Amino acid sequence: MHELLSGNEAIARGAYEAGVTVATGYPGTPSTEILESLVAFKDQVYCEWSPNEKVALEVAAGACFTGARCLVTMKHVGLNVAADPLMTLAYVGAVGGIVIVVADDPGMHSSQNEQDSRHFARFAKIPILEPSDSKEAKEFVRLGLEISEQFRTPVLLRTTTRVSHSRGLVELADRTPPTREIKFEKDPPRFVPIPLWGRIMRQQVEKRLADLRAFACTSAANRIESGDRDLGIITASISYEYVKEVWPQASVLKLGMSYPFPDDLIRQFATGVKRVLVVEELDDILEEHIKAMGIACEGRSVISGIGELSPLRLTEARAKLDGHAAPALAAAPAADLPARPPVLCPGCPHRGVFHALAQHDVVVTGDIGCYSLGVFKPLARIDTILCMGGGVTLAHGMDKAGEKRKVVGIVGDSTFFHSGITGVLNIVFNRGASTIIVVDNRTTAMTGHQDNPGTGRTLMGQPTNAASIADIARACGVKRVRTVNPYNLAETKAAVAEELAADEPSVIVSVAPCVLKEKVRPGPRRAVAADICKTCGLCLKLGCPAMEGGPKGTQPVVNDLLCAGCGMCQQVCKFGAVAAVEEGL
Ligand SMILES: Cc1ncc(C[n+]2csc(CCOP(=O)(O)OP(=O)(O)O)c2C)c(N)n1
Repeated sequence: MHELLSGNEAIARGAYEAGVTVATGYPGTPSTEILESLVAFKDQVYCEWSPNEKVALEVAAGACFTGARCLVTMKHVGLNVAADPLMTLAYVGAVGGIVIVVADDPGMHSSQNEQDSRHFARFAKIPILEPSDSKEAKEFVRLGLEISEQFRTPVLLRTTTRVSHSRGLVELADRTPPTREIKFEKDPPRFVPIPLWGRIMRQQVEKRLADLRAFACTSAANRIESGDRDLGIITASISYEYVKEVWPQASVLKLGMSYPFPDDLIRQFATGVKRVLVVEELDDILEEHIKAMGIACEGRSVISGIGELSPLRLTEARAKLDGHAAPALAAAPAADLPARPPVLCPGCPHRGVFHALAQHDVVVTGDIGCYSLGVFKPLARIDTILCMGGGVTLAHGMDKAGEKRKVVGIVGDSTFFHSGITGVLNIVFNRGASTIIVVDNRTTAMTGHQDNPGTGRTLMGQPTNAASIADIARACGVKRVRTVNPYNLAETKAAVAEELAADEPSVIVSVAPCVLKEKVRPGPRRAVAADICKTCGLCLKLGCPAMEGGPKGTQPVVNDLLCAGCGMCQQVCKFGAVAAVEEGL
């Protein structure tokens, strides 16, 4: 049977079919749907959202040590968080197969940076598989698990946004049930990398790499597609699909297993063609290596490493390579199209916190989540973003450096559990005075409403303990901890003002569920009475997409279809011009 699956769904299917019994991860676009699809098989596959990627990888490592086949999922920046266990797991190695899916985001569709996870394969000295489509995405999970068990190594499976989110035909197969008995076999020299044994493991890693290099040269994942000998293209991942479209006649070396570099195969391919072109998205990892092998090739000279590749960009590269002027392929977008930056949804509870902060001259160190959108005008209350958890720690750093203004850190609930807690602990430990606001919308909203340790429900749908952010803050030693309802602007403003004035650390937990998750309006829709409105523009400063209006002096109007009924506009109006609309009218 065939099914049209996205790359992420295909990976989930591959894990199910290949007998994975433990799957862990932390959400992050474009990887999130893998576990969300795999959980459909929860009777056979244990699935969990872990609090962060490091935890996810360590949980899977423990499971794999007992002989279980495991899958771990994360986005590219998540692998930075999981890098510590990864580097040493590469020494200790696998028992049951372990495949770590890392989803890169060239073009930064929904990420704070554009990093190339292939470096991690080389860095950790472990193999990496790069599917080009959904069919391979499924097959490479099984292949990765087999390689993992045969060579006792963790295996990276790297997708990119296009591979993760494009759909393709995939042939389904039955599940191969796991055959290993689940039992941890005690063997300290095998599992304990103290220097004595770690040095031996270090030697084994090099031997394994040589064995894997030989395997990569013969694996069906790496293949030569013979064509015109004038041009030979070495490529991997989604770039392969673009290459087939733009250079249908060329000879191609397609690398499904791109590290360890299959040197002999590369040499064999290069000697059979007149000119070698390397087509790779982001960094010139293959090109550098091929050049270091003494093989002349082109790549970066005609294709920039910034942003996502596309058939269009490669058509331009082709013209450059052939010495022609680049064809005018894309019509330039109309210059007068209005910019449409993303905005907080109508009714988003985060808006109340930004409104309260707008009353103060403070520095706000933001974090990653829906509340990042508070950076845009008219809210404009986020001054920095670095990485998950950075909202808390940057605040403390500014404070300790002597920043004159009060520094406020903002994190979401999922981010607090991911990597905010240690930052709060640090503020107390090191006698800081920052105010941290946790905008707790009872979900991991930005990535699509995943559960987290505070929501009281697991990925598999079981009820569980809902961790209390306020209790954790108190346990970290914060004396000033309070909870506010962000829809109540007076309450929120008073709490923010009091905590900013305090000379000691404080945590404000702003609690109200995400309106898109609950699908319940917090209150009745609102309307502006034109005869009362003074067109002062205060309501527009909330930046609510449902409040439509031009510059100061023009009459604002509530868009009925968008209004979520949070009532903040009514609270900010000084003239009583905004009122609830009776339903049914
Ligand atoms: C290390 C890392 N892992 C995952 C992500 C993807 N990601 C972006 S925001 C976010 C969580 C947002 O949830 P929360 O903090 O609760 O804020 P909300 O979006 O609900 O306002 C995640 C997981 C990331 N950017 N960095």
